[in-house]
Amino acid sequence: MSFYNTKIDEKWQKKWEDSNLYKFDENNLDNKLYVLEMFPYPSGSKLHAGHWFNYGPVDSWARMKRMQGYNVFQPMGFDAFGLPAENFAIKTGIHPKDSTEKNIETMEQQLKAMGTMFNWENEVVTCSPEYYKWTQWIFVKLFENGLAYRKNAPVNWCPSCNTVLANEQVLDGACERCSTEVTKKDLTQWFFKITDYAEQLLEKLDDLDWPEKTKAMQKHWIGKSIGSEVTFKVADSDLEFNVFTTRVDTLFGVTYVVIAPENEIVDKITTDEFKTLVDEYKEEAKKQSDIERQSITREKTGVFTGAYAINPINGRKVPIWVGDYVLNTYGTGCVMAVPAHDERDFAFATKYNLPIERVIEGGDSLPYVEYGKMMNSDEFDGLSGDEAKAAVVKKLETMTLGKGKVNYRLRDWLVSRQRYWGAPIPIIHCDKCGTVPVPEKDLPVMLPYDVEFSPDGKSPLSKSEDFINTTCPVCGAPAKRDMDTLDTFVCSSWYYLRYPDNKNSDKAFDSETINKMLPVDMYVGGPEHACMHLLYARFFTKALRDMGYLNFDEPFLSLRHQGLILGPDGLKMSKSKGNTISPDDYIKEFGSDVFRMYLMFGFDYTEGGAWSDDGVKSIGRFVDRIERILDSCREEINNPKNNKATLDKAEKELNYMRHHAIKAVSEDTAKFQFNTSIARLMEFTNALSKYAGEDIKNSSFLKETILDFIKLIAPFAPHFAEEQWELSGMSYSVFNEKWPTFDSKALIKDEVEIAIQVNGKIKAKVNIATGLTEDQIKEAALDNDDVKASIEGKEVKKVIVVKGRLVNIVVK
Ligand code: ANZ
Ligand code: ZN
Repeated sequence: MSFYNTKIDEKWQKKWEDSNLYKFDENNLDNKLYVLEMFPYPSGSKLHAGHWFNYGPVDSWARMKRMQGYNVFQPMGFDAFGLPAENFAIKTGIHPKDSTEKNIETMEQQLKAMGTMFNWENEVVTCSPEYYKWTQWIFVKLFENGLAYRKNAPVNWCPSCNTVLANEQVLDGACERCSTEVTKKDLTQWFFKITDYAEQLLEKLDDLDWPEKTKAMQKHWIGKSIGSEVTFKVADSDLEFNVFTTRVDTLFGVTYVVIAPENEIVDKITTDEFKTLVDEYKEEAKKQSDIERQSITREKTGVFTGAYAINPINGRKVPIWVGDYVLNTYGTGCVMAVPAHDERDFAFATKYNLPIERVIEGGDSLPYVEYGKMMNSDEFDGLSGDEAKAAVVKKLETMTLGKGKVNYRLRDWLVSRQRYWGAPIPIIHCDKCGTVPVPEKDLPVMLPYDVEFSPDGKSPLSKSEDFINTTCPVCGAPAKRDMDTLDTFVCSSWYYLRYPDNKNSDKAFDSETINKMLPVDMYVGGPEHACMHLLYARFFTKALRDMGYLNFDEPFLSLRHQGLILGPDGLKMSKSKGNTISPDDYIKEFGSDVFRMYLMFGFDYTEGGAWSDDGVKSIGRFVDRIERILDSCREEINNPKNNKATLDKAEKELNYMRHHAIKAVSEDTAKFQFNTSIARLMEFTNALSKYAGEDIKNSSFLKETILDFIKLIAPFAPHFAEEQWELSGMSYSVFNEKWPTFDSKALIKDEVEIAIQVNGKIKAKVNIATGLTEDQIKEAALDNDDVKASIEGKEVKKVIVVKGRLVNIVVK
């Protein structure tokens, strides 16, 4: 008898590696299946249960696909630049390069111990010069195509991480990594013009097989808003400004306008009398975050500028205020206020005693924010909704004082970081030639090793004279390199394009190869990347497509998110709470297949849940039980003695369970419903156990059934299944076998069990033939001895038959 343990894991991992079993067949792309899992940060805390939950079940899914005939490509690598590695280095005092390399080595070992099909020859490590050379090359291409630019802007600054953050890295006003409150700083930074793709990023979302919630989050983040831009002239001046409004049908109801305090027109229009007040207000506003300013519950504040604007539709003069509920980064930074029909404007007008004038019919009280017929609006009275808006815009267009306008909430992506551990920005600043990209032949711009990297707010690379000083590639004069590094999200925006062609030293990738290998067929990772990585990667794909390097629109056709594995206490695992689960200890004790199957059986894949040691143990017992059953049949399997052509009753039952399992496991696993798949395998095991306990009359049937069982469990317990396959005298490897298909005839039962109730209480359970008519079923039910006893002397009022399930006899 063999006992499943880590020795078996090692034995098969070695064999798989030696025989190169999972090698991807590059010459057979018709049935390729590109399975991608989000690659880990080598952060020093090693592989945790969350990694396992991402990679283990997906590998099982891919294994089934392989057995179903797909040529599976499942690469793995490391997202090795960035703050996690750098912060780890700062904490330990070990150089990020050294610690990262060491962590990668450890994690590779751990990943291998999972027994996955990863194509290690395609590994990608983003901090290696062979990789970041091409990250830099993509930067240069974006720059050459006007999609990378530099500008001075108020940016998010994390005082604790000492770096700027992208909008996507600010959560509720705090740094996504360390939760410190984010402040604003005016800095010259590099941006990628993702906003050029706002419409396309939105458009194609609907076609993707992604979780609806993720699509909705991206949609919201992109935030398309269809409205109009209207020009207001400043009274007694030749200045003018535009407002963005989604309710141009309320234009006659404008009683004042509000401008964001940091808008550049504010200083130009403010009259001397109000200058001090406005300046004070501007100072105050600087201290507020955008989140606070947008809060609906916060009291609206503002000050009058002393200036007036002219409403283009009716020539009315209205006061101009500044107020911080208007954001300078959205629309035009100026708002036409319609207090009768907008909540915020209503609150503001009430507070400052500004006029409130109704121009839309409907409702009994103000503000009335719905659509309705226009009123008090001259020739437009009676129009409503889209028709009303179109009419007003048409009139404004004839005066060239307004037009239709679409706005997006999406902002350009800020990619420069004042940190050390990242790809240097491949740009040279020359006094004469300006901003010059590093020519391709000079790439990569190597990240120097000897640099003081502890963060003090200044770019660490600026302190390295050797690095910073260079010559201009255009004019040869002394020049300086850009001193910032790229956000890690830049590295991870294209790694899936590198995997299939990871050794290419002439190009980032060969377009012909990549166009055949992509899009990725199945992408799996955490839902927290909805508005960052998943959006950035889509942008990169579209930009590279437009430059002619790719011929597809979307990188990831199907996407799934795994849930979160919580500590045994139901809380998020964290070292400080002492509730973390270390996979390595469990693997040592139970073997990796038990660990993997526990994760797949114990949780709904997309939900996750709390860890349970009892759950692991029960999967351990399940595996033991399978072994005992298969061992008890070993003789019969290897030297079949009894054979006959037909199946008797017990065999038919077992055969039913076998085909039922084949059908259910195939369907459920395809849908990432791993827990129910394993539940079906448990039922199949019960049926096997029952049968193996009886006199075996049909050895060849038993053998076939057991081989199907091993194939079915192979994706979930790959090492264990290989071992059992070998013990069954079969040739290597079970993963070269065809996935079993079910026989629908075996799923038609000759008999079904039905419950017989009397007045709703179950009195008996009987097996009846499946083909019976309703009358025959009634007859059989009334003929049952237990039923007879309980209805004796009573009058049968009604017999209700629910076919295949129950009969209810109503008596009085
Ligand atoms: C007048 C108006 C009347 C508005 C009305 C609404 C209702 P979304 O849908 O988010 O695009 N707005 C425009 N720019 C703004 C800014 N920079 N900061 C704060 N608010 C701004 O919202 C567009 C609406 O938000 C615009 O339509 C404008 O108010 C306001 F009965 O214009 B509305
Ligand atoms: Zn120059």
